[in-house]
Amino acid sequence: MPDPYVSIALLSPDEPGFWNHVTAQPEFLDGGPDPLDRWSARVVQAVAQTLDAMALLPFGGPPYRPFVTWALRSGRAHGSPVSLLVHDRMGLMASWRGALALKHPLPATPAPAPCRSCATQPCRTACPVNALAEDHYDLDRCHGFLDTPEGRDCMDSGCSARRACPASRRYGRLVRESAHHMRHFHK
Ligand code: B12
Ligand code: SF4
Ligand code: SF4
Repeated sequence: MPDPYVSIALLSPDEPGFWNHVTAQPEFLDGGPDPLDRWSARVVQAVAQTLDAMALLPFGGPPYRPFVTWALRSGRAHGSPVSLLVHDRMGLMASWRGALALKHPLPATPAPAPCRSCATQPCRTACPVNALAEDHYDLDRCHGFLDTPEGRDCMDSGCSARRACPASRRYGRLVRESAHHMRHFHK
């Protein structure tokens, strides 16, 4: 981290309510491309200015900022049985809209992975084509399935494996938001 910054605060959607808020913002109404990224850039930069911080954004690469590494270091996100990060509050719906590099230290607030108390681990069997494993994401298999009529459920409601996680379910992300992300992921 460049001097004089000493800590990083990661910023995620606060659910429920995020999608209704963000889709009423100018970036979603002007008909331009990538409204969510443009909204994130505007808002994270504005907050950074207020706090004398540096705005860091997860998109715009390659190269990309190492959000996965930062999320793991926060102690709130963890590796999961399906390779995606799992977060104590967001579950497998974990995502970050940006981060702030700060000039003062910030205490970490670690929380154990929800997997520890997840007896049935439904994420392991939820993908209809077994595209996800602990150390591997078979992208070709996933995209191939998303092109079939059976893949419509993932396209319209979000990745079945991410949705199956009990922590994801408690988070309250709207299906409409997941569908938006899936359209970008599988163009
Ligand atoms: C490129 C990218 C992808 C590519 C991956 C290509 C590839 N094979 O690398 C593709 C297009 C496949 C992808 C897909 C998705 N992605 Co993506 N992606 C990214 C992105 C933009 C860059 C990743 C990167 O290269 N970083 C640079 C490297 C150097 O830094 P790093 O990530 O910290 O690297 C370290 C880790 O990867 C770690 N590492 C290595 N191996 C492993 C293994 C495990 C198990 C773990 C935990 C860590 C780990 O070691 C690296 C070095 O330190 C990140 C955002 C970001 N800036 O990080 C999002 C990001 C990782 N993606 C994210 C999301 C949400 C998705 C989607 C779910 C999108 C969607 N549909 O909503 C999909 C998955 C599809 C699905 N089933 O739903 C989230 C995290 C989600 C999560 N819970 O893990 C991120 C953080 C974006 C965000 N804004 O929040 N993504
Ligand atoms: S379903 Fe259970 S094991 Fe899988 S990521 Fe969620 S909490 Fe962890
Ligand atoms: S989007 Fe559907 S096909 Fe792709 S990994 Fe998730 S559950 Fe499997």
